[in-house]
Amino acid sequence: MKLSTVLLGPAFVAACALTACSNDGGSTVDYGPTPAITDTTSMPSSEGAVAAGTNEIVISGFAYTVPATVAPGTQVTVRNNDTAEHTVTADTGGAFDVEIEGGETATLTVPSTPGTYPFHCTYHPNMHGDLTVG
Ligand SMILES: [Cu+2]
Repeated sequence: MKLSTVLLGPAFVAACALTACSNDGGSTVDYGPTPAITDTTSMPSSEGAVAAGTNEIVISGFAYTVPATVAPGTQVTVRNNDTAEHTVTADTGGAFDVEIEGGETATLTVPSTPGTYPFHCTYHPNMHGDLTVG
């Protein structure tokens, strides 16, 4: 009994000291941001998903996310996360021209000749991307 009293004594004093430091009574508020750390942890994993994503072009927010390179002659999935309809249209040569409804996916056949193929959206000329085949 004496031992437990000795152990509890300093701990209680320490807790009071900490509470007294933030004497606004706002010590409970300090615990608020703690769950936000979980959100921060999830951010790198979403980046990893994009990097690890196989052959997939993603359209989101009127912008293209394109794999670093795609293999010649393969098929690439084009995922349109917008509600608006978009296309992936080669700027020149008609190498590819795929139309993707909002929220849908389509398949693009990669040209068999290695190179960098600039493309755009026919509906939104300000949307541009580069497909690197190699
Ligand atoms: Cu578009």
